[in-house]
Amino acid sequence: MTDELTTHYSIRMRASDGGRHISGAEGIYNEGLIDDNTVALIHRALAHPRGKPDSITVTIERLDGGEIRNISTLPICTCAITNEKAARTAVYTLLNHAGIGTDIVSAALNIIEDGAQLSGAALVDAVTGERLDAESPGGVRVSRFGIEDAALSEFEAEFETLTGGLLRETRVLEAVMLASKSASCDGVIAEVCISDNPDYTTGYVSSRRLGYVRIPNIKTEGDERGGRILFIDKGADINAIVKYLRHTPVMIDKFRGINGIKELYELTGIDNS
Ligand code: PML
Ligand code: MG
Repeated sequence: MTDELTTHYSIRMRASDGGRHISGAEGIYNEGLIDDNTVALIHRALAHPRGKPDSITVTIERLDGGEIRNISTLPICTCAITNEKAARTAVYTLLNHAGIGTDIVSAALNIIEDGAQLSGAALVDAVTGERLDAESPGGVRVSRFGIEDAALSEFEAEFETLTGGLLRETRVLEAVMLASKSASCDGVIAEVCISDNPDYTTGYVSSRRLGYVRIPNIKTEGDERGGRILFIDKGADINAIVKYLRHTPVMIDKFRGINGIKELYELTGIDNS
């Protein structure tokens, strides 16, 4: 017999309209929390600023406890940015600092800005700029992750103190969780994300060493283009990476804190790894 308190379920939602990606979200929960969280995900899909979905798929899957890997969040901070030009400079500087060349960063941003329909992350070779997930044009969905209650409470308390309730907590939390899972994958060097929500203009650059660096003004309000790029180490085992990102269940059991606003020059001196 399974125990309701210790059996975990992955709940995943994806919504689209005429094949166009609208929304995706997920978590890992105990059995007793399945109903509420499933309803919450459906409401989210129905109220999304990218439009009304004509299809919502919710998958609820029991996880084998033995296969769940525990990780920490990346430490979080916000880069001091006042306009789009400074945001661009920050993206290039931080990714250069993570070892990604300027041409490769440009190629990666072009994937997003050419309007690719990315419901998942595009995997890009960090040396050649080549797209490595050719078999999935919509990208690889980083999936099957959740957070333990204690780590969640710490995040919520710190987030509330720092933002005075001005930021939507769920969005940041989910992005941090996803970026923390990506960064925990062998062969993933760094990530850049621009939201595909037209009304949300903060993105991030993340890596084990930099942590999760929020970049305000990464795009113009009203722009629907967005997506995630993962930069992959040359010669890494791409099948193992895709398998880990998509299928290995990861539970966050430790919160590594929010470090407030940092100047770009301070961030390039940081090593969180
Ligand atoms: C998304 O829209 O889901 C991506 C949001 C990324 C940035 C979140 C933040 O830290 O503000
Ligand atoms: Mg979105």
